[in-house]
Amino acid sequence: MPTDSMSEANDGVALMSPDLMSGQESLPGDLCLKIHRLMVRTRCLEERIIKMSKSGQGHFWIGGPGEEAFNACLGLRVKKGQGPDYDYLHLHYRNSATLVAMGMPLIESVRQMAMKATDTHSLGRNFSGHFSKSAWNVLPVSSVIEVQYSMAPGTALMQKRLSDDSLTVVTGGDAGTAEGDFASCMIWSTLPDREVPVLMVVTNNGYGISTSSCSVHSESRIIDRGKAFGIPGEVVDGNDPVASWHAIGRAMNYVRTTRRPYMLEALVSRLYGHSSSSGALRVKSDLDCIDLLERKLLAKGLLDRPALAQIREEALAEVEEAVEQALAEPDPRIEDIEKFTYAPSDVDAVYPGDYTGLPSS
Ligand SMILES: Cc1ncc(C[n+]2csc(CCOP(=O)(O)OP(=O)(O)O)c2C)c(N)n1
Repeated sequence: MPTDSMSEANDGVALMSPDLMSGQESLPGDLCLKIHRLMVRTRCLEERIIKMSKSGQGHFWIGGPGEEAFNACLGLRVKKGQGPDYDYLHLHYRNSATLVAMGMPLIESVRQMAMKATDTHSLGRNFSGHFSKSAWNVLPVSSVIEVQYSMAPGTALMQKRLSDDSLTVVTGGDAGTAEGDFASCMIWSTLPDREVPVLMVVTNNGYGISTSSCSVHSESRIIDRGKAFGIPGEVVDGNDPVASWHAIGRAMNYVRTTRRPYMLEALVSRLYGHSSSSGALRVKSDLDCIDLLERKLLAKGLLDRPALAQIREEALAEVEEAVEQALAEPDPRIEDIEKFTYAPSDVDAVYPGDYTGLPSS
């Protein structure tokens, strides 16, 4: 039988919060409420920046509505910090809930969408969802799909040398696993006696832009490809935060302790299509992880309908304030256009300082 968790109410009175169940697994009610709020805040953020793409306040949108349950759990379970003692993240463009769960203020995403000079992830130069945060070991997201999988073993090799339990997380979609980079990741992370601590995550939404995965994948589970390399794996319902929380925990525990790779395939939804280029219209036929969780929270009495409405209202107000502030901030300056392509380096003779452009002949 599940046990109920003790929690501290605002006035300091201990309350019993019932656990949420999924099959045989359970999660404390308080944690589910925390995950739910992160999911709602992320969804409100994404829906608002979709509007920005349509109203001219931004341009191209791509993001993660439909992946909030899995990605919020991922963000909460990451060992967050800077340098080899902490986890490194080679993410893709649908990981907004991961960053929000790690503590990213929503305005950071809005600034990127609005292409403002204040955008700390790309100085107003990259698409939405293309995060980069050195303070949390979040490496720059690439629009060129899958390249992160061939970089991840290198990051993990460094971690194996310098740390006993930190790991590298790499994420990508199902279609991208057809690229050679995915195979490179499996090969380079399982060199005999030189295995490295990589958690290979595939968020499988069943599509690569407009191509359905069943028309291009003959295998039924992407993780089965890992078998040939001795990479164990698990498929998880990425719409279910309880299942996702535990699957991520098992996967991370394996990688942290064995210093070997593991593969996690999360089955997720794609609630606004591929991107603004495909219209970013709401797809009604896909399951919505927030609806599913809210039904469970209501049934358990963890929240009632007015409380749900209030959480959403607070999230909407937070995003609206962020949009108002970000739009008032400065645009990138024309005189900076050739700066900041490379990280400043004291030792790089070809690209010294913050040099940008090609070396003059
Ligand atoms: C190397 C490369 N090839 C093609 C593209 C165009 N492209 C952008 S997203 C995408 C589909 C990716 O699908 P999937 O890997 O399933 O991820 P999802 O977008 O569904 O999360 C493609 C083909 C690209 N950006 N980079």
